[in-house]
Amino acid sequence: MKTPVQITVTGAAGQISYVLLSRLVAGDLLGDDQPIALRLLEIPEALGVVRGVNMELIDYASPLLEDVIISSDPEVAFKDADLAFLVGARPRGPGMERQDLLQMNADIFSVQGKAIDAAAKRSVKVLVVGNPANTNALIALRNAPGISPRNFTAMTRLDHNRAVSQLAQKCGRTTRDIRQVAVWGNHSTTQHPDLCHALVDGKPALDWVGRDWYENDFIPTVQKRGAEVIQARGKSSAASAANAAIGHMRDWVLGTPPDDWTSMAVHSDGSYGIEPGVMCSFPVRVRDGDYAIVQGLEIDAFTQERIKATETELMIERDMVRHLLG
Ligand code: NAX
Repeated sequence: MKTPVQITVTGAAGQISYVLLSRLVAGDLLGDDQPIALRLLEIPEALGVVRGVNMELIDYASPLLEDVIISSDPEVAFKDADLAFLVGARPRGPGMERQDLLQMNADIFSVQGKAIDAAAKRSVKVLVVGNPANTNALIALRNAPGISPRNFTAMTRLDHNRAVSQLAQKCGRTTRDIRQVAVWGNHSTTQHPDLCHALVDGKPALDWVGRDWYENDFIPTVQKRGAEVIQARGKSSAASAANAAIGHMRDWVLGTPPDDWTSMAVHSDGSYGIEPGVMCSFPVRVRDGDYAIVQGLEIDAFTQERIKATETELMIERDMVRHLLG
């Protein structure tokens, strides 16, 4: 029997975690022969709900679930973590400015970064989902100096998946026929979903869809998809977000397909002229549990301008929380 993989999930009483946890006990992350142990973090007021969620996890009777620990203490929740999904965050309340949201979440993620540093395995892989995800990830990693910045990522996989699906639908194909879509920048409306290198059935995507649809329909649709879901559902994306988190982490652990890449927000090394140190979404390939930013892509003037805009937003967010960056 394999040793259980220790998985921490924060915000365990929330709507994304509800789906994420059910996918984890079903073996959707690492396969149906890999046992897991869960450590669930919540604020004290929500621990009762987490106990209810745990009853449901027990009622799955999953042969993979070895253990569940529930806590509101980050050091308990991150103890010996191999993988950590940082989903919990404070939502934007009425009348709250973006600056307030950044600040409130900055405090949460600096505490959690310190707890990861103190308690998690040095090899832990941390995926930040809670918004503003890129900047929260930056704060967490800067508060965990004992762990490589390469072990921290933020989620733009939902944006990537949205882009793949929009393209497939437009071309009357399935997502199986799509390769090499890229999302650049921040998980926000400034993100840049890029089709310049994408392939549909092995042929350039822009030859299928044309520049006008790409620039004036596709890009704003992907950028605003989250708001569209909220308007229709009355709640933000949950199942698709959990699915994206599983896809992100699975690719990070098991690798991207040989003929494709994915999008992840990672610690910028200056590739493509992007400010070093911000958590920026890039196209990445993963081998042996380690990602590499895809190099050598030709970037046209339109793409350059869009990447610049989202990079600028990341730098503004970073400057707003500079005092917490360790
Ligand atoms: P919910 O409000 O349903 O759940 C969030 C949970 O986090 C709550 O139960 C809350 O008590 C908990 N929480 C708050 N502070 C905490 C702390 N200090 N420690 C532990 N838990 C804490 O939100 P949900 O819909 O699940 O979304 C979670 C986060 O994902 C939000 O920030 C949301 O904006 C973000 N999203 C990010 C996406 C991405 O692509 N990166 C897409 C989906 C989603 O919008």
